[in-house]
Amino acid sequence: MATNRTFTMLKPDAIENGYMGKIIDMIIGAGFDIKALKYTKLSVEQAKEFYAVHAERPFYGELVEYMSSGPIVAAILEKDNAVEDFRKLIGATDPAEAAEGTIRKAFAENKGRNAVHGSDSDENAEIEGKFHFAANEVF
Ligand code: DAT
Ligand code: MG
Repeated sequence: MATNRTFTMLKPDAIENGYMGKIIDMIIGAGFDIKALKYTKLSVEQAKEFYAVHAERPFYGELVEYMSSGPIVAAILEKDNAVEDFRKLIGATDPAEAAEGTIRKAFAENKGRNAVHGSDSDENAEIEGKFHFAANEVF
């Protein structure tokens, strides 16, 4: 069953580079409603758990270290066709391959420091949202 919510994180590079406001503005401008929002930091353990699906990939250690290296913004977003439309808005994993007008094209540094996370399925959007937010933090 398709839902209308997705989950995002503004990654440490985006925060470090001062793009928090610009990225949130792009997200709202693209028609997403913010249902939950948090400025926080992942512990190494939390980053390991969040990215457990990538545990066997060669970049896993680097990814965990990076994602726990500085503050992030976590958010639950709502829009019709949220997961697919948000993946379109963020663009390809590697900013060198991301389309014009996408968040990663505008703000990402490289394939690892790529500014934003976007859920890849309705199921993962729900799991990832619950990972970061209690029920009384979602509006
Ligand atoms: P996406 O974030 O576009 O869904 P993914 O799920 O394949 O991409 O990978 C998760 C994150 O892992 C990605 O945003 C950045 C990092 N990553 C992926 N491939 C990488 C690589 N080849 N080298 C370094 N980091 C990588
Ligand atoms: Mg992914």
